[in-house]
Amino acid sequence: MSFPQDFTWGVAAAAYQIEGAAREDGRAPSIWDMHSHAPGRVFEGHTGDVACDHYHRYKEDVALMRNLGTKAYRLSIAWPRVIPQGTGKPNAKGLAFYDKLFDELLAANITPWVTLFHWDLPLALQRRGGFSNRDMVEWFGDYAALMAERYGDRVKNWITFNEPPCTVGLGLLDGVFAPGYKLTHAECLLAAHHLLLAHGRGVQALRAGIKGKIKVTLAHTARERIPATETKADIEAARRDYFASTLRDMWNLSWWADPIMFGKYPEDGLKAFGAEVPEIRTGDMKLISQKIDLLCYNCYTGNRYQAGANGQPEKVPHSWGIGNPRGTLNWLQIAPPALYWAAKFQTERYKLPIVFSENGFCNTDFVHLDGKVHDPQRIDFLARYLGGLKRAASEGIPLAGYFYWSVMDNFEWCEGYKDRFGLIHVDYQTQKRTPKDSYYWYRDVIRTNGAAL
Ligand code: PNW
Repeated sequence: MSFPQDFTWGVAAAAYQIEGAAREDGRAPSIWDMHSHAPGRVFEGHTGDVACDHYHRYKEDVALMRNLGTKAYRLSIAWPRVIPQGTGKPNAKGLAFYDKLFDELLAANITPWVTLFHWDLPLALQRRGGFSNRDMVEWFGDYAALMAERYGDRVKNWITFNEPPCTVGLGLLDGVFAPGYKLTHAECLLAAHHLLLAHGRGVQALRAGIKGKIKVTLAHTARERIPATETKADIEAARRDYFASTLRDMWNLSWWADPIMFGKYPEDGLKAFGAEVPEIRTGDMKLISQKIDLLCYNCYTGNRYQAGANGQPEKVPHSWGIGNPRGTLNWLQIAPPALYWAAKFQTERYKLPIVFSENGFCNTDFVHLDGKVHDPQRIDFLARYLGGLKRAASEGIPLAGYFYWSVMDNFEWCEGYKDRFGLIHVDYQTQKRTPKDSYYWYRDVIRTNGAAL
């Protein structure tokens, strides 16, 4: 058995990381404009002001995607571009940009997958408390309703939020990402609850506003747990650690996913966090657990686990073999079986097909030669990771799709433009795009529905 016939091969990006045009056509600032302009927050003071200038070059970018043969493109809408103050009056020029982009994509036979929130919260909403304010539920619901009304005729695949652990953990607890707050753990659990409620309201708004069949989900992320050996004991130890919900850094997958799938927070987390758990009002869990259509997951890295004394999960040092490429981001240590185990563990627990909405590799040690960009490390990375995905497909694990992060080099948040994830190289001085070797390699994978792997 290999990849399903209707398997979605895609590429991904997000608004603030590629669009630029930060002060054009009525776009208002987001928390990431504030954060990137604050001294010391982002590598060498880089900002998303210009980024890849995708706002003006989207036609060229879609043409490159068409040549890649990608079936789908995951993008995000910049909330501060379409509703500058977050609530109230929409911005006609901002709305028109995504009209043009969707039309261009559909004309190229590329299916848009749209994320409503990929971290660029309108600054005006942060001034009103952002995710700490329960009004977020209605702000987001109204935004989702407008997007459904405007684009629902052309967009059928929707992701409400990207990676809640980054928004709440990195943004509100650690203060590394925008808005750079250091709230208490209890305050973060409350913000997390509001985010989940907003997701539920968003799902309702999308379903109410769009005729016909749509797919709605939320893009989770976590660090994978990979069994040290494939004995039953190690597999169960890895699974147990993966779904434990007692970490205090907001990276518990089940804390985010169980409420959506099962309508309740995990027992172990409720017990461990005790009085820090926020008030859960009547109707809250029902709103959060609106039916979603598939699991959606950003998968990058992981660690190996074995069963220790009495089956307790134990982390073991990992080495995935000589010659493994190494990402230039500290947290991005290569773990090739990650896609396989993420797919297996999640589909077994939550019983829906899974789409990988991100997976990718960043490096700086590629080589320009004869007008080409040689990035054998990325090809090596892809071959190893997609091997895990292929194994999942061959075992009949329900897979809906895979999106490479990212279609092109872009603004890598706190790392600025230093770390490059793209299949397409961007020269930020001239905005010249050059497909890397990996672009052509991935093109063959797409064309053959994975048979080239
Ligand atoms: C994702 N981690 O972020 C984001 O969705 C993208 O916007 C980003 O460019 C990409 O991955 C690469 O960083 C993550 O610490 C940030 O495990 C951190 C982690 C995972 C994903």
